[in-house]
Amino acid sequence: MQPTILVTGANGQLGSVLIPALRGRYGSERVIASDIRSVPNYRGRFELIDATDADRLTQVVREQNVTQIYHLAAILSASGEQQPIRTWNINMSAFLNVLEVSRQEGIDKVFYPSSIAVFGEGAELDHTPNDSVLDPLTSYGISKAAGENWAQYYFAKYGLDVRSIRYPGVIGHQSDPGGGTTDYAVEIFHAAVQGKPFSCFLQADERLPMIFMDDAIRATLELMEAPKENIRIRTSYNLAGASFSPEEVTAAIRQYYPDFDVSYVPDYRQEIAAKWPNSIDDSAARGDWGWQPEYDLKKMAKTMIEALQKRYNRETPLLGNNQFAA
Ligand code: AKB
Repeated sequence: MQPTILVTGANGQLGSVLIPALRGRYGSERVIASDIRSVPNYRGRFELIDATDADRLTQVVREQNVTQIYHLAAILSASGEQQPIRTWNINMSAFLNVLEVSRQEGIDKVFYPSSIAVFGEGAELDHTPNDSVLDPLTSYGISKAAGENWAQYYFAKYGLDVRSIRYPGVIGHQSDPGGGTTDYAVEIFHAAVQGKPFSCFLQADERLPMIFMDDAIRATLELMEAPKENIRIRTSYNLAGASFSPEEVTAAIRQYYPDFDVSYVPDYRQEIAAKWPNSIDDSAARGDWGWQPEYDLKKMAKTMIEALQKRYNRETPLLGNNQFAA
């Protein structure tokens, strides 16, 4: 039987692209987008939901006969540091509501996006293993690490089929990121294609794990469709695409725009990035559910630039503008 899917935080960077992918796969009528803010003239099923409101969540799950929840709503790393306690409260209460409503209402599967932000100073910086120590130093990272443990708890205690990926920075042309430490890696492409200089808020050599949007979406669908017995990790899976630094992505962009002007003015986000891995070991995801990335930096840069060239020429509006969702 086809699932009926509810996506929270649907207007965010990932949700804006995941929703059409889910609709393409399962049928438009089976996928309900939800967000804390409505979108004028939204095409498709949409419900206004603040995921910190358990009663509203329960109401929609019951009324719409929801069978799966993708819970994308969260405050990200950089925004989160402006209001750390609020970030913890919102991120945790929303996810605990999703878990508890899912348990009570008999939801079949839950998707929970975690992040490389769960790692801190104690983890290996290169090829960080899946089972590294988690000692995050942002409110967002602390909430994601706690959420991973709650995911495992609900699986172990109640058999709730919660599945999770630790996303690296997601690079896409379809939607805007908002509030993340890895956002520079999308913004830099927009600047290059518009012929503008770019001021980078990270150091030139600050290498971070990244993934192209198409790979991130495919990974999400593959994880959610994998046989249950293959999902051996019930906290969260490391996921790797291509790791690069600002100077490396600049060099890739200068293959197309040799005069692209980039300067470096590191701010508080540099301190966040410095504690995160340079690269990620995703062998568990590869072994358990067959994960294989398709985009390296070169292919990512080519695809981004070609898509943004079309976008700016045609003035196609960007999808999504929600700072409070993955
Ligand atoms: C962020 O930078 O906060 C996010 C993430 C890596 O989770 N993109």
